[in-house]
Amino acid sequence: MSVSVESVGADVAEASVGASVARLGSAIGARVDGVRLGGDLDPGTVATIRAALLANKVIFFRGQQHLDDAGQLAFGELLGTPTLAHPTVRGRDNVNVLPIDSDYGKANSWHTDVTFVDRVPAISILRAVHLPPYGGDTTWASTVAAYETLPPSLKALVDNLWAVHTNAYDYAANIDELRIGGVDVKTEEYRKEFVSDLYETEHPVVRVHPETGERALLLGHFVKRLVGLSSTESQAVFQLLQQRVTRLEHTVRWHWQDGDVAIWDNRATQHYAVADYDDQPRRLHRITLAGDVPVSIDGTPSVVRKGDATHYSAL
Ligand SMILES: O=C(O)CCC(=O)C(=O)O
Ligand SMILES: [Fe+2]
Repeated sequence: MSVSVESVGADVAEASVGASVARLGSAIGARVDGVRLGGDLDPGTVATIRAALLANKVIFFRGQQHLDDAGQLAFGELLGTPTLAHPTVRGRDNVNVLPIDSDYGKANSWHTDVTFVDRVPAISILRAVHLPPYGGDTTWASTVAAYETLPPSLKALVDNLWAVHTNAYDYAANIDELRIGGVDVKTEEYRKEFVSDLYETEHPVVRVHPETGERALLLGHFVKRLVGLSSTESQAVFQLLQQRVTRLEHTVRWHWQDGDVAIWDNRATQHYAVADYDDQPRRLHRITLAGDVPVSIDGTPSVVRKGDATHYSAL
């Protein structure tokens, strides 16, 4: 498909009827105003939203209190094909909607969603349901900016590098989900469910975005090791590249308000949920839209090593 990314390049671009796109930074982030999200949006507005997403990697909408799960899903269907809630974690209320609930753990670790399968989701749509009175922001980083700002020597290093991603990654080392006094029972049950089926996929560290053609680093906390490197070397190179992803200039941080919706391009970003709200409840509902199998610069697709995710997401 071809969508003009340049058309939303201005600081504030008037788009189709009523919609306006205000950039929040040079690398990533924009707020879209004047849109009431739902399954009844006109094609022009949907095209504006898609172009704003591709150009800015994550976009935010305020004032969407009218949305419920059904409306969020109906809107999502205008942008793509919803996946199941998760490959292993069963949807609790609805098969397509994943509750992101602080009771079950906190995603305070940099990641791209569901990279342990071959068909990495293209887009995630997250809606605030219940917010704590303070804290609980989410931060996104552009993995395109990360690649683009690498010096030529490091581009040469990553252009042919591959990584093994798995859902059985080292939780304790990655996520600060321990409750005071030990692991919360619900969190532990959720973790067991998360790894109930084992997935492992080899992805190129540099993937070519199927819609924009941009090159992006594909890493995050599901990475187990880099192919052909020892675990010590894998750690060192992984840290070096993750630091480039999470440079503050490559990020945008969103302070949630009731009625907010965030949509991110999961092929061009990582994200991190800041766990600074103590034991207060926090809940958001997520829908993900099906994505392609990533391809490397030379066109080689990702390879499944373990697990079969065909039930989770259409191709
Ligand atoms: O809690 C958040 O803000 C984001 C959680 C997360 O990683 C996700 O929704 O994919
Ligand atoms: Fe996530």
